[in-house]
Amino acid sequence: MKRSELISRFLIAAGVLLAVGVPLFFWTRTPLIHARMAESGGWNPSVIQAEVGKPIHLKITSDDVVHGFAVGQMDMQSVDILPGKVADITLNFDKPGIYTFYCTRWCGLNHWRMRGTIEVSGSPSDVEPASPPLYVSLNLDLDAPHDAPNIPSQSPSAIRGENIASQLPITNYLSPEYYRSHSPYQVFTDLSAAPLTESQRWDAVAFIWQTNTTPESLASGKQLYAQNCAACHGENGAGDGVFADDLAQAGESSMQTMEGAMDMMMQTPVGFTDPRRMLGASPALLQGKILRGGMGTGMPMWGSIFTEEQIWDLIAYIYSFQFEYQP
Ligand code: HEC
Ligand SMILES: [Cu+2]
Repeated sequence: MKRSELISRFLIAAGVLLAVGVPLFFWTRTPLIHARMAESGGWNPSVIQAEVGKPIHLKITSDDVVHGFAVGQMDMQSVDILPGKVADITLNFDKPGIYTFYCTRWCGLNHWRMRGTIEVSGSPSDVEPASPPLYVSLNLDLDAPHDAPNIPSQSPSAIRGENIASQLPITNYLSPEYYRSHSPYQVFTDLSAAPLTESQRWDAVAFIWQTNTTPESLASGKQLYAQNCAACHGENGAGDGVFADDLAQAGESSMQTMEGAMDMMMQTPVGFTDPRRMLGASPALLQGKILRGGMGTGMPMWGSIFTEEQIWDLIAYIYSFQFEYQP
């Protein structure tokens, strides 16, 4: 072999080493993030630093079962984190702030506690402060009982309600501001001046609720509900048939924890199908409960996970357990 050929081979080899080695070097400098069920410590590390405009590369692995990774209030697909595998995720932030990342797989009883934060620094640091949520400006007490004293004898129907509404000066009632700040029961009471039977009034309420949502919003709410709420509140809002899909996904290993979760839910029945409870709650009240969570129960807080729009979608969907929107 000629000397020049040797040199060129050497140069090629060095080039390959540089091309592979340099990124590898930088790549491995981001610490590997470990995911474990909340009981065993959750995310580690659970606080990550990032800067506006600088893509951050995360490598994440699971030490136990299948988890998922997503960042709240960000338009991203959740990424599965498999035991013994390393997932590569690149994130880019255009606004500073504290973001919440969370597990998206039903990995166990405390799945929703698997959360961490990404602290993103940089300009613009003067991001306009978010206006307070509606329940704050309306001064609502989230923990006060809110049962409706009167409930309809059959499911209120928006189809019937539309005919009724067309004969009424109902436009005042159709604005989003009115809808968000009133419970269905309050609207039912407000309509008592109209020459209508009680069930006609409830139908008009269903129509008012329907005009404040769209098929897209309901579809988005339905999807978010299935992923995040159904395991506790039940696929149909009543607590029945929960966990079935998640069990299949989560696999044998977490079966036991899932059954534990089931018991817990039996002790704290949560029914969106209960008309007393739901017809007595305004969208603003439900928004407050969803944002804040807690209530001394297992209800997680969702404020840092969903966008405001997603929360309104969820609320619109939750009411659909009360109203008939389709023939
Ligand atoms: C870990 C189980 C769990 C999950 C997951 C969960 N919730 Fe809850 N939720 C509860 C419990 C428990 C309550 C309290 C029920 C009660 O007060 O009887 C509750 C209460 C609520 C209430 C208040 C109802 C009322 O009239 O007072 C709303 C609204 C609600 N949840 C919405 C949601 C939404 C939306 C999601 C999904 C994004 C969700 N929840 C996920 C357990 C859960
Ligand atoms: Cu998990």
